[in-house]
Amino acid sequence: MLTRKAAYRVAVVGATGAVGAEMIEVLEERKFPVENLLPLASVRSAGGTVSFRGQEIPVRILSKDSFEGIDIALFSAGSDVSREFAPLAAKAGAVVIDNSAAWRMEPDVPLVVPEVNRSDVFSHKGIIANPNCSTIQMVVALKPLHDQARIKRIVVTTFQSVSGTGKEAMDELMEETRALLSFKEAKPKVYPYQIAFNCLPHIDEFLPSGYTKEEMKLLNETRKIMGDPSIRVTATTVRVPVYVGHSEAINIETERKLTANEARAILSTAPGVQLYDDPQRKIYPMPLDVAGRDEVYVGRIREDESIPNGLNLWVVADNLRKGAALNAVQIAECLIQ
Ligand code: NAP
Ligand code: 3JN
Repeated sequence: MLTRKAAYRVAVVGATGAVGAEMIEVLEERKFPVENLLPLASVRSAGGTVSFRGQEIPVRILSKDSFEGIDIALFSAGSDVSREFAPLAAKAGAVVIDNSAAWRMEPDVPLVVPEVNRSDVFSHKGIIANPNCSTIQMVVALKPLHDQARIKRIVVTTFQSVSGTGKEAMDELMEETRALLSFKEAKPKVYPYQIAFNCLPHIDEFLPSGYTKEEMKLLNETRKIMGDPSIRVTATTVRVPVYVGHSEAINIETERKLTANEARAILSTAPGVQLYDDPQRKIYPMPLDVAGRDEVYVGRIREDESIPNGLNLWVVADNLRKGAALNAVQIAECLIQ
């Protein structure tokens, strides 16, 4: 358990990565009470620094002893690192907020999106999991509708930006675009195929069922966060050549009928949601506009005319902020409030 203090010693594991760098920025922006920041990464980052509150802070190499005296440890260095080091951090007395898939489905580990299941934070036993970015933006938009009309089934297709894969993938999109515009060949390394000017219906590994692990995260995590194992979810996840911002085309079937206007009214006051829906004026959310913003943007709300109680929605959020760093810092804020 976290003792209340004026300021906290915070470690960021994966501080040099796409998500870790965003975490440090969000901590500073939201004036999180940080007494000391400890940026941790691999030997590849030895000698490097990160900027925090106008200071250059040396990056330390992650080791078993990194967590002595740490109050809160934000992890975003992948599942293997989290599996090995999160229990050590918790044992040393830190509360871990983990961004990887390593602990999300463990029954003893709360999986939290503060707008949806804030109170779950307080049942932690040292580790709290941050959901997958695609799940976070979907549940922020759908929980208010579920509370009013009970969602029975969700059909979702995602359009996920390359920043979801990390720094190297962002560089790959830039290098491929540059090469192709100079009539040279694209040489994919991070992705199995060229991502520039293309779409890959493949995120994370394929399972024997034909689904990917990313698609199954949307199913399992949604049920756990919404606290309703009866919700049926089916997903197709697609990587698109966008730098920042994941988009989702979502179809829901509800027990009680919701008109498009009712859904708009509910979402116009929902926490963390920005309704952006006026197609006659060409108003709908797009990743270019939503990158850098905190809210989950919802537009294109329409009644699904193929079933009695169905709705279609288009949901866009900044995957590095609400999808990862911001959600993690909001969990930390719940802990200290
Ligand atoms: P990234 O840009 O590739 O950064 C990876 C970070 O992890 C770097 O700081 C790297 O340090 C560090 N790292 C890697 N191996 C390490 C090790 N053995 N010991 C210590 N540090 C190590 O990746 P990213 O996009 O930030 O994502 C990082 C992780 O966050 C992902 O693997 C995933 O688990 C999680 N994530 C979650 C979501 C979500 O949906 N909530 C979204 C994206 C990512 P060096 O720079 O020294 O190599
Ligand atoms: O691809 C995306 O848009 C989100 C990526 C998330 C991710 C990337 C690598 C490893 C995860 C995750 O959070 O589920 C993981 C992982 O921890 O398994």
